[in-house]
Amino acid sequence: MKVYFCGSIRGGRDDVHVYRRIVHALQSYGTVLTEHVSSAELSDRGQRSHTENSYAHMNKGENNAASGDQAIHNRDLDWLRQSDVVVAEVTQPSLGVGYELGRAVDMKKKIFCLFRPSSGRILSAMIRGATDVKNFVVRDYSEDEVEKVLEQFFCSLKN
Ligand code: 6K6
Repeated sequence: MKVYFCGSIRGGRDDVHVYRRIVHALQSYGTVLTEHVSSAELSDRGQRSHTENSYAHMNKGENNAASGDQAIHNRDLDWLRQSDVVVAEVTQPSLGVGYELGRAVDMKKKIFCLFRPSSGRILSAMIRGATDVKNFVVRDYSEDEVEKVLEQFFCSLKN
């Protein structure tokens, strides 16, 4: 099982500790293609805080930010196409996550969105309202329920 995990990067990194917990739990169900999204070293500038950048291969031979971003976009869409399931943490609003979800709907992927009402935010109607799309599930949860809600979702895939 290949899992594509979506979480905010340039939209803000406030929830990175939750992404870590989700990715850790997801790894018991399959390969997480986008583990880097949960890395505490990846800042909201979309860059590693270390001098050493483990994404350097994406930018090889390219000398401006736009071509680096194009490499990220193309690589991520490639992973999205390969994935069996898309899991998104949607509490922190992110243009990139919204875009990935739209593309995933178009690819007819199974999609599971996780939202924490305790944040005080109201989830976009374009995500909350997409639940009538086949295979698009939005689940409200609290941080301590991560493992339980993922178990319920992956069990439901077997039925
Ligand atoms: C690579 C090279 C330099 O900096 C990076 C890191 N940036 C990203 N790497 C991989 N995926 C990314 C990067 N930036 C955004 N994404 C994808 O969009 C992820 O899969 C996230 O789910 C989503 C986040 O979008 P924003 O708009 O919050 O950044």
